[in-house]
Amino acid sequence: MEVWKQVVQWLAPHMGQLGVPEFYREFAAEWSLIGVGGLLFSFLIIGLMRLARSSRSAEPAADSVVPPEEAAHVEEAPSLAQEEASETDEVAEPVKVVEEAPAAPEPEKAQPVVPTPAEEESGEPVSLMDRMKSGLSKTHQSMVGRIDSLIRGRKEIDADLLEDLEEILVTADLGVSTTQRLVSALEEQLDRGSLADGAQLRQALKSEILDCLTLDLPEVTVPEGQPKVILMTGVNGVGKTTTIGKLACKFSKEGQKVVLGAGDTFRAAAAEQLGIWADRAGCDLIRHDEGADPGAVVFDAVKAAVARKADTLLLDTAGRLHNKAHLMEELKKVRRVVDRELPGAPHLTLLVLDATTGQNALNQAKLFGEAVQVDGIVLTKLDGTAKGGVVIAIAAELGLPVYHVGIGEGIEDLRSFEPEIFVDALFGDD
Ligand SMILES: Nc1nc2c(ncn2[C@@H]2O[C@H](COP(=O)(O)OP(=O)(O)OP(=O)(O)O)[C@@H](O)[C@H]2O)c(=O)[nH]1
Ligand SMILES: [Mg+2]
Repeated sequence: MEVWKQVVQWLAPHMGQLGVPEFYREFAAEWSLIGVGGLLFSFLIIGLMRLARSSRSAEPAADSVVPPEEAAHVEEAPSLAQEEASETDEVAEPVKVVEEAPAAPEPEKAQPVVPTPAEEESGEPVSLMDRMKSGLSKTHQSMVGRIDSLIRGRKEIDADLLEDLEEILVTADLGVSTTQRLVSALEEQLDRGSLADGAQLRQALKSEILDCLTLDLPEVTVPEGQPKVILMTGVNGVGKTTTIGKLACKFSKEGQKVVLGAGDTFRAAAAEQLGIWADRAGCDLIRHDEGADPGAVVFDAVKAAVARKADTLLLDTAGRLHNKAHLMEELKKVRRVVDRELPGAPHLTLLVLDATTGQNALNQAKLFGEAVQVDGIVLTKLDGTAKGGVVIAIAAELGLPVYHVGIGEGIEDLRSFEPEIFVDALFGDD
C-alpha cells in the first residue's frame, strides 16, 4: 500500500501537466494506474493462453513422429487407394487412407482369375485363351513377369537394359542362340530409334517371338481311301501315350474313324494304358503281347487300319533315349515297315517333348531329327513348368513346327499350337 501511495504521489503532479484540476489529480493518478495495471494483466493472460495453446498443439506432433518406413506407407497409401479405384475424390486424412488401403484388394481376391472347378463342372465353356493362360502361367511369371518388372517405369531403352533382357531370356530357356537372335533384332530397332519406351520394347519382343514361332506346317497328302498315319516318338515319360489318347478323343469327336497301334511292347502296362484311351475315345486298338517285335505290331496296325477304312492311325512307340543307337535303329525299322506297307506313311512323325526338361528338349529334338525324319513337335507339360520358353528355341533353332501343346493331363488339355494365341497367353494379353 505504501508503494501504491508513493507511486500515486509521484504521478499526481504529471496529471496536472495533462490539464487535470488539482482536486482530481490523485484520483486520476489512481485510476490511470488501475487502467495500466489492468492492461498489463490482460496482456499477461493472453500471452499465457497463447503459450498454453501452442504447447498443446506441439505435443501430439511430437507423439506422431512416424518411423521412416511408416511415413512412406502413409505417403503411398493415397496412390494405392487411387489405383484400386476404391477411394472417393477427396483423399483427406492419411490415417483414414492407411486404414482403408489394405481393405481395397479384398473384392479383387474374390474374383477368380482362372475358372473355378464349380464353373468347369457346370459345363461353362472355358476359353482357349484362359486355358492357355493358366497353362502358361509359370512361364509367364518367370519370363514376361521379369521383363515387365525390368521395363516398368523406364523412360528410356538403352544397351544396358537389353543386356538385362538377354539374361532373362536365356534363363527362361530360350537358349543362347535364340536369345541372341531376338536381342540383335531389338538392338537394330533401338539403333533405328523405334524403341522409345518399355511398351514399345515389349511389343517388339512379342512380335519377334511370334515371328520365330510362325512356321508353315508341311502339307500332308494322303492318298484317297488310305488312313493318315501318325507316328509318335520321344524319350521315356514325355507324354506320347497320353498325347495319342487325347488326339484319338479329339479325332473321334470330329467324326473320324481312328485306330490305335500299341507299338510300345517294352512294357505290358503300355498297351493297357493305350487300351484305356481307346475305350475312352471309342476306337480300335491293335496290340501284341509284351516283348513282341514293335515292327510286327505296326505292320498289323496298318493292315487293320486299311481294312477297317480308318481315317487316322495313331502309332505309339516305346520311350527311348535319344543317344542309344540300337533303340534309334529299332525306330528306323518301325518307320520302314510302315512305309513298305503303306508307301509314303507315316505321313507325320511327331516328336513329343516334355517342356519341363528345358534345354534338354532341344537336344532331344536334334538327335531324334537326325535319326528319323521328324516333321514336328508336340510339347507337353507346359502347365507345370517355367521352362516353356524352350518352345521358342525349338522353332527358332530347328525350324520344326509345333503341332500341339499339352497343358494338362485331361482329354481337353491338348491344344493345336496357334502362335498368336500362344504369344498372347504367354504375355498375358487378350
Ligand atoms: N501336367 C501334364 N502332364 C502330362 C501331360 N502330358 C502327359 N502328362 C503326364 O505325363 C505322364 C507320362 O505320360 P505318358 O503318356 O505315359 O508318357 P509316355 O511318353 O508314353 O511314357 P513312356 O511310354 O513310359 O515312354 C503321365 O502321368 C501323364 O498324365 C501334360 O500336358 N501336362
Ligand atoms: Mg507310353
